[in-house]
Amino acid sequence: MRTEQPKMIYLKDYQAPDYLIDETHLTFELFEDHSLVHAQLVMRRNPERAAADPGAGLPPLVLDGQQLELLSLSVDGRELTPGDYQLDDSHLSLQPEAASFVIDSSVRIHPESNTALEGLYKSGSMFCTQCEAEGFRKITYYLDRPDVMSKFTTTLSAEQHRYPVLLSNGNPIASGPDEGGRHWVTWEDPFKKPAYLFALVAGDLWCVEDSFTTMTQREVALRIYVEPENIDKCQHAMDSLKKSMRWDEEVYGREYDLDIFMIVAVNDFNMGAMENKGLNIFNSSCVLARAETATDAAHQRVEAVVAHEYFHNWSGNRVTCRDWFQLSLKEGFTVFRDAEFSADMNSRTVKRIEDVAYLRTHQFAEDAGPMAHPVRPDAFIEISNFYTLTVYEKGSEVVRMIHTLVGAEGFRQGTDLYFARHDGQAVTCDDFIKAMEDANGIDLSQFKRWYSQGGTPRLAVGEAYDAQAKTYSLSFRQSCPATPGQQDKQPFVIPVAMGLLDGQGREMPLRLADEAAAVGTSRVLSITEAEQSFTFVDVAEQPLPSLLRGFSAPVKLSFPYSRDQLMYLMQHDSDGFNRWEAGQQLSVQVLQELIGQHRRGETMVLDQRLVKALGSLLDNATLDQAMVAEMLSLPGEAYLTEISEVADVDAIHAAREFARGQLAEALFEPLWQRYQANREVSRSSAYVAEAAHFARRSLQNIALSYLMLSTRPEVLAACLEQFEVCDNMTERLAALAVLVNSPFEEEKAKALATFADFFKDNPLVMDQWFSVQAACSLPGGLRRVQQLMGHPAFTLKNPNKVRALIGAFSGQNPVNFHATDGSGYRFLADQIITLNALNPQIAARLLAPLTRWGKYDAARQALMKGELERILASGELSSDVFEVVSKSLV
Ligand code: B3K
Ligand code: ZN
Repeated sequence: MRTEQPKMIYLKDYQAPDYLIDETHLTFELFEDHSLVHAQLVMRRNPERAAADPGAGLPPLVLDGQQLELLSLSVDGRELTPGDYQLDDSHLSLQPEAASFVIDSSVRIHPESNTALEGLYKSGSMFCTQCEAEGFRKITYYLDRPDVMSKFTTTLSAEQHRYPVLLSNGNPIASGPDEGGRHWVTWEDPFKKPAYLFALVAGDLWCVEDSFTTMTQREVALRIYVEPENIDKCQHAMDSLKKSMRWDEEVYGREYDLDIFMIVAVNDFNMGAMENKGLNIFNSSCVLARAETATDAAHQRVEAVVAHEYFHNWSGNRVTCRDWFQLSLKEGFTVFRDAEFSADMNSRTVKRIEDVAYLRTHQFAEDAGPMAHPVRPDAFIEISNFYTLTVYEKGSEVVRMIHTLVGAEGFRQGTDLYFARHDGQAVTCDDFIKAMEDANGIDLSQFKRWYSQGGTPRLAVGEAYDAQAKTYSLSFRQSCPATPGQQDKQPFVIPVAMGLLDGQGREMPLRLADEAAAVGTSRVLSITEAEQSFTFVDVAEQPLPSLLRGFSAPVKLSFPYSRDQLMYLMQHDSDGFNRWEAGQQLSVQVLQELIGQHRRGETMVLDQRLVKALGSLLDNATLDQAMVAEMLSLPGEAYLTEISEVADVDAIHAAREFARGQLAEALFEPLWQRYQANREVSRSSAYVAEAAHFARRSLQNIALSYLMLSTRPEVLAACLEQFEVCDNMTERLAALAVLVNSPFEEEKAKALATFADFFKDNPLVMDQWFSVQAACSLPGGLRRVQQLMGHPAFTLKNPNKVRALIGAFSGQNPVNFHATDGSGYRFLADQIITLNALNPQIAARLLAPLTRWGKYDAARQALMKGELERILASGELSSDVFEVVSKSLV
């Protein structure tokens, strides 16, 4: 908890550390009611700082430390007494007498009562750690900043019977028995690392073991540690790990560097996973997957997160961040790497569609709200609040744009140079850009505005065709709305991948006015000015432009397409992403028309062109089924909210449901045929976690969700049959979700009960069970959620449960959450106030829906702000919650 006014920390104040820590020797004695941490730090004056101020004496040494009970402290073997040092809530300061010295400290900590899940804590019966960003200071006194890199040895001592497995970073070098039924193990990590990559685990764990032969023929032992009951759910993660290791060698030339790589699954974890050197700790939801208990989406998430954390070994660990403002240096880059990996392993276009839909719904909303910040923020109160969609997802888009601008080969040369130049260093986003510039002989100084300016740029495009001169011009006008602390924005570099279609749906050759010959049929225009046009010559007929192919820049592009033109693009665009995008834009236009009708109290009438467009997709058996499923998914309510000036929650819901109902009726036959055909394949073959099978099931399940809107008995029977007779969670959960949202009360209640009874001992499956109910848009949502909070499987202490129930209700159930009486807001605020004391990081994350008050009508705005005020006044707030609430109320 905060005891003083939280302080803003600024990038401009960065200074290199006064002292360095060459070696860190840790000993942990783990007990049930406390733990002891002994740290020996081999330290010296930072020569860089000494050289900068040669006349000055030795500055004081200020170590970070929070919630530590200091038991003893010595310097170079001399025991210090309280007069020799100063202690406050978060620091220990002393005056060194020599430029090199060794500090020994012992502290007592309480992992057994650590509910914040940061530092050393217990998840169930096991001990584990989460140190990024600033958790190590809750373990021992230290220079807890990423530019202090040290070699670690770690000795763990614990009761043998309860904790037979004792793990830390690097390689095990010694072990033995201790008195009183205890034992110890010493680990040594040969690589220098910042404290945020430190980890330890102690528990009664089983492991699945495999090995990997690296490109230089070294054998690496691979181990996934889980609680015994989960040992049968590790194979998919292991396969994903081996694929990731191979891919990083092939695509980036990066080889793994230790003899052992370990993953440990824990149930209580604030985020998805953590890339600690050689010892990744994972939320069990991102490791455990098998057909019966994990959906296709969960399988794909496991594959992506395993890859993401593994890739950090180079992009994050070998080359790390100088300070936390540079977080996107490792996160944006690593998200880009994992997205490309997933694209290579599965369907590239589908992966891109999913990522862009997510970015536009959630990151664009963040960028338009009170917490908006640049990819490289320049100030923060609590760094935990900056593990955001902007730093991760938009950061990845920024790296993708560099890839687009320099091409795959140039990009690889840039990363080779970056890794060679900075191996073992803590660096900045500028260093990454510099490597790209030097490897490619280009100037990215204007491009760097993507790191320093927040907000989502708008790009308005106009066209002009001159039939006589056979020229076609595209004019671009870019602008970017103000964001907190940033009024005026300079123009960005916006790469626009594009093509032109002729009347036969063919790609036209692209020759710009100053070029001697056409350069292909798809190319990238680089927009660098506020207003800019490009003129193509030899354009035989009026073309239809296909713009921002593959979503080549994270902007809001507008072009005045007619609905007929969008249908044309849906059919003919050679870019799969843009075919989907055309369908989305068509749906948005149609839905916005319905929203308007609903708001005016008119009868809603669906534009039949949407029916025709989606119907022709269903009729075409040659199309990728995953693409058809994506195209059938109408833009979500959250996205429709994001693109509204003022969102009318009820009209959006009513319009979208009306459109779904009309589509279900008009397309009943083709949907039913597709459903039955796909279901038949699912029924008669065993589950396979591969792209073609994901595709088949996704079309099957979206078809089912439409069909059930008909409430026909044969569909209900099919749904129940799918629910009962299937070998996998993808089909079972989809059927359950459809039932939960249906009017069949009896069947619904029975299915929910059967499911809960069968899976009551599997917490991850129960999370799904909570989520489908929390997201159900039928009336009475809050009451259902409140009842579920009392279910024996629910606890506020487990972040997955909080996300599954409270997060799903406030984020995926707009009509219920935004009830006009404010009951949804009040409920959320109550939970945040409780969680503020238990787990500040989770509390702060849950605030997101309330921070978006600017999108709603005056009455809702007042209610939402009222709840934010109530949280602010509720007592002592964590810095996490304080920062989000106070910024949201400005
Ligand atoms: N680097 C971790 C994030 C930890 C955040 C802690 N507040 C996970 C990841 O991005 O790989
Ligand atoms: Zn990461």
